[in-house]
Amino acid sequence: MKIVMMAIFFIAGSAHASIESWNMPPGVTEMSHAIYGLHMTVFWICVGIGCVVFTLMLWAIIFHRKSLGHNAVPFHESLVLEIIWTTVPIIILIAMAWPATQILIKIEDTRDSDLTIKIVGYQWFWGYEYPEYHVSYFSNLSDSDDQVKNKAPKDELYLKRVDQPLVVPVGKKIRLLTTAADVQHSFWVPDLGFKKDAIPGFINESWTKIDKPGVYYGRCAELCGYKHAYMPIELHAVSQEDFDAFIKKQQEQH
Ligand SMILES: [Cu+2]
Repeated sequence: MKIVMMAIFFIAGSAHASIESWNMPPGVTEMSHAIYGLHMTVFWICVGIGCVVFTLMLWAIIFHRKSLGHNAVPFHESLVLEIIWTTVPIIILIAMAWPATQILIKIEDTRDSDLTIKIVGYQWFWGYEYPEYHVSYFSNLSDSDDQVKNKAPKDELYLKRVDQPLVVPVGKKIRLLTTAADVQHSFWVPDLGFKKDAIPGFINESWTKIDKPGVYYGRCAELCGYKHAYMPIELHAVSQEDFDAFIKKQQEQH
C-alpha cells in the first residue's frame, strides 16, 4: 500500500513539474506577472467552455441517441436561442478583452522611465547602448567554434552565455528601444515576458521593470540568417550599486 501511495505521489509530482514546464513562465517583472495572470484567466475560461460544450455533446450523444428511439427536433429561427448564443459569447469576449486591453495599454506606457537602453540586432550578435551614460558595447556568443562543431564538451549553458551581458538595475523602469542594423531580429527574454521585433529603420519602444536580481537568458526570435541560433541574450539584473559600478567600469574602458 505504501509503495502504491509513493508511486501515486511520484507520478503526481512529476506530472505537476512537467505541466509547469509546458506552461509559459510567470517571469520576474510586473508586466510578465500581469501577462501570466491574463493567460491563466483566458486558459481557465477556455477550459470552462470546453467542459460545458463537451458535457452537453456527450450527454446528447449517449442519452439521446437514435437507437434509444430519439429523433432530431426540426426547428429553425429560434429567437430565444439566437439571442442566447449571441449574448453569451459577447459577454465572455468583453470579460477577456477588458483586462487584456488594460494590460496592453500599460505595456505601451513608457513614460517616467528611470533609464533608457537601446538594443540593436546585428547578424549575429546584439549591441547595447546606454545613451544617458555614453556607454555602448557588443554582446557575442562566448561558446567556442569547437563546441558548435561537437569537437568540445558542452554544458547546460551552451548557446546561452555571452562575452558581455546586458546589465540592468532591478526595481527601475527601463525604457527599451529596439532596432536592427541589417535584417530583422527579435529581442526575446521569456522571464521578462518581453519580446520585441528589431527592425532596421524602425525603433520599437517598450519598457520593463525587473523585481528580482538574477541572470536571465533569451534569444533572437526572428530567423535572421544562418547564425540565428548563435546570438543569445544574457541579461544580468543587479542592484543599483552594482549597476553604477558596471557603468563606471564601462566608461573607464572606453
Ligand atoms: Cu536574429
